[in-house]
Amino acid sequence: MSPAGRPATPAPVTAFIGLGSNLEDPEAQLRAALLELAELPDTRLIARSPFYRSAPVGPPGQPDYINAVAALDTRLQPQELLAGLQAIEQAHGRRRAGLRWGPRTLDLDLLLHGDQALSTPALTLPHPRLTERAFVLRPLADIAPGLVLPDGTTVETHLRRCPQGGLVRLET
Ligand code: A4P
Ligand code: MG
Repeated sequence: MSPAGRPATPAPVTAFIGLGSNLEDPEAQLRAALLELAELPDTRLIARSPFYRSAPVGPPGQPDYINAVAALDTRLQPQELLAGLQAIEQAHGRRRAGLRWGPRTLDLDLLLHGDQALSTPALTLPHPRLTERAFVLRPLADIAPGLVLPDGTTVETHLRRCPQGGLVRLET
C-alpha cells in the first residue's frame, strides 16, 4: 500500500508477444495489430521485429504465415494482458473453428511476461511452444539479442537447436 492507502502501482515488466497471420492480408493484419498493442492500457510498445514469412506448422494446405514479435512494457498482470490480446484477435475476426493450428486472421501469443512461470488452464508462461519454433525465436532474437529465457538458456541457443522451417525475412 502507498502512504495514501491506495494499492501501489505494480512496476512495469517487459512482455513479448508473438504475432501470426495467414488469412486476409496477413501483413496488414500484423501492422494493425501492432498499433492496437500500443493502445492497450498501462502499456507501451517498445520494439517490434521485422516480419517473416514462414511455412505453416499444422494441417497442410493452408497459406504461409507472416510472423513477428513485439516487446511491451506493461503494468498489466499476465491474465489482463492475455484478455487484451484475445480482444484484439476477436476484433480481427478470429474464428476458432476447432481445427488445431488451422489458418487464422490473427494469433497473438503471450510468449513471456517478465520472468513469470505459470501453468493454469487459461495461461501457460513461458508460452509452451516458444522454444520449438524458429518463426518465434528468430524475431525474438532480433529485438532482444542475448535474452536469457527462464530456463537459463539464451534465445540464440534455442534458435540454433530448432528447425529453421523455411523462414524468409521480409523488407517491412
Ligand atoms: N493459452 C495458454 N497459454 C497461452 C499463452 N502463453 N499465450 C491458451 C496465448 N494463449 C495461451 O489458444 C488456445 C488457448 O491457449 C487459449 O484459449 C489460451 O487461453 P488459441 O489462440 O485459441 O488457439 P491456437 O493459437 O490455435 O492454439 P495453440 O495450440 O496455442 O496454437 P499456437 O501454439 O499458437 O500455434 N505456423 C506458422 N508458420 N506460424 C504460426 O504463427 N501458429 C500456429 C498456432 C500454428 N502454426 C503456425 C503458427
Ligand atoms: Mg494462439
